[in-house]
Amino acid sequence: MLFVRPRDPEREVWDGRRAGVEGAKSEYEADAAFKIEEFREKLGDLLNGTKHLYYRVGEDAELDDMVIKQIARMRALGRRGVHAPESITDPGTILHEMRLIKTDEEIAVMSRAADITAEAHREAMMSARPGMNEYEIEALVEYVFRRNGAAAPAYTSIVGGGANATVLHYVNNNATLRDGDLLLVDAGAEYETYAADITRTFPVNGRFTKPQAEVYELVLEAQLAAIEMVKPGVTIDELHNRSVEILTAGMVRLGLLEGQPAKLIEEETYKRFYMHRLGHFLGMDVHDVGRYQLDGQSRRVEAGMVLTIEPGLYIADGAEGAPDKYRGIGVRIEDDVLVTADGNRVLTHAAPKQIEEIEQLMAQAKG
Ligand SMILES: [Mn+2]
Repeated sequence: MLFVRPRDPEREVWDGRRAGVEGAKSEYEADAAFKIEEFREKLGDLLNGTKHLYYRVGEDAELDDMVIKQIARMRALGRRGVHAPESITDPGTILHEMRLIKTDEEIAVMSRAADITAEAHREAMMSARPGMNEYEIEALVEYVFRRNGAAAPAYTSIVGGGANATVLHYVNNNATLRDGDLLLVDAGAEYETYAADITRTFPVNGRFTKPQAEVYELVLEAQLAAIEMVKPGVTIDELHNRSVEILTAGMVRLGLLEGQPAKLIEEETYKRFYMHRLGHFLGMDVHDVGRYQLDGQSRRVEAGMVLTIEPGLYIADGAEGAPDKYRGIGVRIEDDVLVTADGNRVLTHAAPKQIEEIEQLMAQAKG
């Protein structure tokens, strides 16, 4: 049963066509439809005798007020045989779990969002040159999204050259790209209401320096190892912990940290350079709904879930104790991974991430 805005030829001149009450039935397959203005009046009858009300409190104060007052009125009429709902349940408890497991149709749409986003990242690699501004890359990436029919970026694009890549939520995107720096691009398209979320880090001039390559290869090693583990039954924490193990051991090898990896993990010293979680659920929202813990335990992933795998290392310009050659380097590599019955599928595979692939693509683009 839908309550909708009625047809209104005068308003429709300004705002566009409405399906109206009739359209709610013929186009949207509602069993019954009414004007939204009738909602308050019909609410009492609809709630009378209903045991459980599924309603999300706290989204709309006016509607909350209407519902609560209606229930209070009904309680007062108890002796006349009017029965108010016994419970109010957040429909999110059901809907969010449904959103977490994707249908084949949803997977097809998310694959398209991923393909569009991968194309944008490839074009960013092919176009980047020293002297360009971060916002030029941002504009290009978002142009590729729209060119392919995506509605918009799924979140504010992060385009950070050099040390800007070490600022996790950098969104100024207005610095000049410098020869010899890396560029981190974290951007994803929203297509048919579904999000993609890719991060790639590549050299502005097309060639990784040795220190850049050392940090990059370490992050890539952690990312590939975590992706390899993605299959039904593995927990979110097991994936994250694997990335911590690999990155911490690598940081000791590179001289970014000193000491026993096990101890550095226990004392969380690794968080100086790897301070975020490995990833998140992805779907209609970029940080999608769904619980990461069940009964206090890290959740096991299931077929049909889509999650991002996005380890990173961020060595700020002023990072004390870090070898000079690594300062100002920020690297994150992020892909969108669908859990399948026997493993996983990387939806964003079309965005290059091996050093040789990236350098080759960028060299070709320069001609
Ligand atoms: Mn992400």
